[in-house]
Amino acid sequence: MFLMNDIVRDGDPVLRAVAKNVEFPLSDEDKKLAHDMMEYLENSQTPELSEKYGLRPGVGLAAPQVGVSEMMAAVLVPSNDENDDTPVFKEVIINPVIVSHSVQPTALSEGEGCLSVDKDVPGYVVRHDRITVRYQDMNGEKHQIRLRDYPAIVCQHEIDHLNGHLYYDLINKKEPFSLPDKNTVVID
Ligand code: SB7
Ligand code: NI
Repeated sequence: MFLMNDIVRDGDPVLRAVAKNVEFPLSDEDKKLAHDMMEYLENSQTPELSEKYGLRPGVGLAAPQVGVSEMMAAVLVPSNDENDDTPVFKEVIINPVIVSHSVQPTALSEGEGCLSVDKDVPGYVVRHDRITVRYQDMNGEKHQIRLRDYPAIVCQHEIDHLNGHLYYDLINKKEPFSLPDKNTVVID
């Protein structure tokens, strides 16, 4: 089980490296990694467990954040429907690539945070509003899916980790809350 102590913090070069492609079939180590990353997200989103273990809640976790420079990330976007707790998106994405994206930009009104960044860096993180992602699941099956809005933002944050990027790289240093494109969708 991963705890906050296992999360690599900003300054560690593994967060700035381009991760290695994952080969199939997955090794037992890679299977455990995938399982443990998703388990972290589940535990972190369960109030009793996040409190018990001192976990910062997260909707995504990329392998470099636990010190493994491989193209693998867990994503768990919880349901926003109180009558149905099926997650909006739950998947371990392996070797993900954004194959196309909208011109339309988006940003979260509250900005973003990161389990690997202890300081709070305010500002809009401008991303693509819609993306098409190609990835493999834990069985090596290939998928191509379209995501929009919040799930698309989370996947871009995770795929950025795999390529050595952190969310604050995308914040305008001089004017953190400026939106150069007036068509940007700002999500609450
Ligand atoms: C806000 C938070 C996240 C993604 C997009 C917007 C995930 C935060 C947790 N992580 O650090 C995952 O890399
Ligand atoms: Ni992050």
